Amino acid sequence: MIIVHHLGISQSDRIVWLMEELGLPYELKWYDRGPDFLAPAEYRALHPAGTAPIIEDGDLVMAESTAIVEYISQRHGEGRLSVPVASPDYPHYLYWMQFNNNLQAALFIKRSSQAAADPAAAQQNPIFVTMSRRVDGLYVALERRLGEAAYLGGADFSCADIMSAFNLTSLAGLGARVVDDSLPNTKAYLQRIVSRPAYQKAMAIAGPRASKPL
Ligand SMILES: N[C@@H](CCC(=O)N[C@@H](CS)C(=O)NCC(=O)O)C(=O)O
Repeated sequence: MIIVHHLGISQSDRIVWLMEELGLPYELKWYDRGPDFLAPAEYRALHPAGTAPIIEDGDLVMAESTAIVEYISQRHGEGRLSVPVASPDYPHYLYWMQFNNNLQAALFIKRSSQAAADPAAAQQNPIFVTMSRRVDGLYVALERRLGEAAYLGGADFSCADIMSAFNLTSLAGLGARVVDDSLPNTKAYLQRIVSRPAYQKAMAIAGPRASKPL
């Protein structure tokens, strides 16, 4: 049975909602936020991302609510509450499935810039604390994944790789963590990615060092 690890006052309530909508059985494990309003250590130990929601389904431990919702709908709900690929609404569905993260990012940026006005206080600011924890945890998740599979989606290259490569290449040039020897699996993966002929062609056409065609 799916275990829903729910953090109080958090967007993991959407997974409880989904399970109720689909009428699927689940076990609810409840965690209270700490005095800093962040997830407690017990919750963060569940998955390197450390963010709510997290579910368990047998051996699988999964974070990121957009992925969790689609997984539960497709794997356990016979596609109910998803929009099929053939539907004219499919592109809208895809866009609106991602929309929530954009709104959350906008709030985090707003709160961070408010906190940055007082650098000493910022160190105690829950948004600052969680953001640095998250970034570290996300690289742990990436490194772990690339130790168990050649590509993010599995043994074969997929759209999941297309989605993440920019964050590991171009964003590093803009201040994100550089993929170096501290991330050996990710470094080897990136070599596989950048040696793909289609990647090299695409970067020549549209990469950071390309320019607008005349
Ligand atoms: N994009 C993630 C965002 C998850 C997220 O930010 N969750 C918040 C709860 S609303 C959280 O984990 N906060 C506690 C913390 O950062 O320690 C998702 O949709 O799963």
